[in-house]
Amino acid sequence: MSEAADLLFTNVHLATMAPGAADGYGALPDAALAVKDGRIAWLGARRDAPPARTEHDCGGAWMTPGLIDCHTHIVHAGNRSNEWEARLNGATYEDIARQGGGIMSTVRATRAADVDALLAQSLPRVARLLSEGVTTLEIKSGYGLELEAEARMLRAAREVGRRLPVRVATTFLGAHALPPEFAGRADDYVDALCERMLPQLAGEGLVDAVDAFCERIGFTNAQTERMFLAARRLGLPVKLHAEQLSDQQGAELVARHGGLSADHLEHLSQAGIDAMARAGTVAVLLPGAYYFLREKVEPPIDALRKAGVPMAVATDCNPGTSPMTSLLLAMNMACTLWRLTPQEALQGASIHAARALGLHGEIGTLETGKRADLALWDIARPADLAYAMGSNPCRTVVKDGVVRAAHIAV
Ligand code: DI6
Ligand code: FE
Repeated sequence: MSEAADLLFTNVHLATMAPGAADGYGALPDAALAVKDGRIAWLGARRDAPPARTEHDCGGAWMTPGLIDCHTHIVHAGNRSNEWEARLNGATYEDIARQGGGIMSTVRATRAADVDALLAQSLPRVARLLSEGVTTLEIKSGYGLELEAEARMLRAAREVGRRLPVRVATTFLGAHALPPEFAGRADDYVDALCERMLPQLAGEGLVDAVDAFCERIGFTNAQTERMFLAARRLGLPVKLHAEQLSDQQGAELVARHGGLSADHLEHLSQAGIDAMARAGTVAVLLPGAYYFLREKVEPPIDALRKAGVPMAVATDCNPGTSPMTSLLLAMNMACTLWRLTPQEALQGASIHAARALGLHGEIGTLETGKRADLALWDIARPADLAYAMGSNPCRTVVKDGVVRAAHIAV
C-alpha cells in the first residue's frame, strides 16, 4: 500500500471466510486488517501491517465479515401473535381464515400504513438484527399487493438503509399472495404485476430483484415464469420461494432463468438440485419457518452439499411463519435441525448470502478490495456464533469502514 491506511484493526483473530481455505473459516489468528476509503486495503500478520492514521485494538476478539441476512419480509405492519395464541388455544387455521386472519391480516395492516408508520414498526426489528453484526439485509415487498402499497413498502425499505448503518437490497414480491380484488383471477393479477406494477416500481429505482411464491397456495409455475420474463425484460435478477410446502419444480424454473437463489427448498428434488448446481443458484435455507410451522420434511442438505450448491441461511423474518429477528439463532437452527456444520452456517450468513444477493464481488468475505463491512465478536472460536443460543457476543460492527457499537437504539 503506498499511502497510510485510514484504520488498522490489531490484536484480532480473523475468520476471512474466503473461498478455498482448508479449514473453511480462513482463520488467521493474531492478525491485523487495514481499511482505506471504506474498503479492506490489507490483511495479514500484525508484524507486517502497514502504517495507519488510527489504530483499533480489538482486545483479542474474533472478526468476521459483517453478517448478511439475505431473505426477509422485515418491513410490514402489525404482528400475528394473536393468531398464534389462538391456535395454541385450539383454534384451527380455518377459524382464523374465516375471521380474516393469516397473510391477509398483514396485508390489511400494511395497506393502512404510510411510510412513516411502516418505518416506526420496522426499524426496531432491523435494529435487533443489526445488533448481531448484520451489515447487509434483503427486504421484500409483498404485503401491499397493489401498486401504491407495494411502493410504500419498498420506499420504507430504502429508507431503512438511509436511517440505519445497513446496506439494503430490495426485492419485489408482488406475487406473494392473491389480493382479494383479484379473487379467482390470478392470471389477471399476474398481468397487472408484469405490465404495470413491476415496470413502474423498477422505473423508480425501488427494485433490485424479483421474487415469487411458487406454491399450490401461491402462484403456479407458469405464472411464476411470466414474472421472471418480465423481470428479465427490465434487466432484473430473479429468485424464488420454491418447494417450501410441495415440489412445484420451482428450483428448476429459477435455475433456468439464471436465478440468484431458490429459497426454503424442504421439498426439493434431485433434478432441482442438479439444475441449481449447473446454474450456480444459491440454496437459501430458512429454518425459522420450518421450526415455527413444525414442519417435518427437511431440505436435502446432504445432496445439496454433494452437488456443491452454495447454501445460505437467513431469518425469513415475517409475521406469519418466522417472526424472528436473530440471524445467529437461524444459524443455530440450521445446525441443530438440519445438521449444517457451524462453519457452513457462518458461510451461509456471509459468503453464500452475498452470492444470493449478487453482491459477492463487494461483500461477504474479508478480502482485499471488498467493502470494510466487519463484525467483532467476544468468542473463543467461530463455532460459538452458531452454538450459543440466545446470546449475542457481538461487540463492535464496522460498515464501509465506519465503526459503531453493536447495540443500536432507534
Ligand atoms: N412463505 C412463507 O412462509 C411466508 N411467505 C411465503 O412466501 C408466509 C408469509 C405470511 O404468512 O405472512
Ligand atoms: Fe419468505
